Amino acid sequence: MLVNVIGMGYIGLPTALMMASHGVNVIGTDYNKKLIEQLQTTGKVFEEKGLSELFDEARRKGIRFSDQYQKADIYIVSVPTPYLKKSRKIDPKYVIAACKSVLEICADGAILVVESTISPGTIDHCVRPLIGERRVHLAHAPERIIPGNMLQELIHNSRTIGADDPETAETVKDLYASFCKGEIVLTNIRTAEMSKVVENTFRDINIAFANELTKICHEAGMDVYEVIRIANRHPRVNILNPGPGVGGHCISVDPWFLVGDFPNLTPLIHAARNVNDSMPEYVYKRIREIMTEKDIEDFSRVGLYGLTYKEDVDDTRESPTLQLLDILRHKHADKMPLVYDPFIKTDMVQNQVHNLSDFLSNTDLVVIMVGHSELKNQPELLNGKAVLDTRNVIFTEDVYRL
Ligand code: SAJ
Repeated sequence: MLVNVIGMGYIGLPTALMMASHGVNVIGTDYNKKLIEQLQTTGKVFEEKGLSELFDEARRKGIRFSDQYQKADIYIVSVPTPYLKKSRKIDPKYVIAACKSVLEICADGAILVVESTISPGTIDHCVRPLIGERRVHLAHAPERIIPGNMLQELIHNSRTIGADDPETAETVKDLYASFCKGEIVLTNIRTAEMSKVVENTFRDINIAFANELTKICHEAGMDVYEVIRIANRHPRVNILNPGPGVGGHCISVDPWFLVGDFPNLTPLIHAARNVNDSMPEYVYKRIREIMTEKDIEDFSRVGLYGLTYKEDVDDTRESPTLQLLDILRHKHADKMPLVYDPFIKTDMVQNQVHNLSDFLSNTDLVVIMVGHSELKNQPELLNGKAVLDTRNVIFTEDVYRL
């Protein structure tokens, strides 16, 4: 049996490597030739704990990479699913293009698994019509892994597989069971689509609650972290952490699929999105307050620590820091802050420095936008500086918080 994983990104690559290292015959395909060359040579495409060891193991077990689709028994489509900014609906163009290419090459009887996150109904509306009368079996196996702990979660998380018929469901289940030790739950395709989007929406709403609380507590002169810590002692309360905004390509995107498709039924989901999207502006206001208190004249003496969307990953998609920089560019284009992130080695934004000590020695106010371990483990480096810690990772007394 040959499995062709389509899309060698954050999800497709670890999935292909995991299958290969557990003895499955896998070819990873991506239309990006440069990426395929990189995979065929160095293998290093993004930072993730344990990924390079897994890569070596998969290579030993014979994984191959190609920019061409293969004639295979099972296809796993793991391509990005952006959303259309205006209508808030999913843009399924990459999923459709990948499925079309699979259908051009696959034999009858093949199984086409969509792993990309899609809005409920996408398979019925966009993929099923492509198949028409052909005997190609469909399944949806949405991923659940969290960047920063992907490989552990790939093995131990429970997963969902939606399929049209029990035989397809069982075949796909057996494939994932080659490496997945979690429970594998079988259902229909639409329920699998919906449950995935619901999981990320649940988290978005709960982060929004924490973010709203932080604004309330700041206004009321209270410590939101203490309030949350105490409230969380209740056996049925589990409030998440406030932060400078919600980034990444999942939680800040998927709830919009529901808002886009059900605009009149989603006031709560929509409000949560707006609360989370308001956080970079709120951080901006907090920085201004601190600058006034500390007599810091302009933003050129302010440093933003962290460009990624969360700690210890190298992914900057929808990152709160990028959103804050947009706000600053509109308001103070001539006096931009210094920016530093240990995970971003290329020049991505204005005034970016690549060395922590240069960054610290040129700033009077450090705004911790991401709680990377580098700084979290060396809080003494911040001694004598004004610090706005939006992630609650530095525990000295005079640190400002959200
Ligand atoms: N964040 C907070 N406060 C929190 C938790 C997170 O502000 O208490 C922020 C993070 O800093 C980040 C954003 O939210 O900017 C999202 O980060 P995350 O760690 O919550 O999630 P992702 O986007 O890395 O991964 C999520 C996960 N979904 C859920 O936990 C329900 C993961 O399991 C999914 O596989 C992934 O989305 C995906 O690909 O859909």
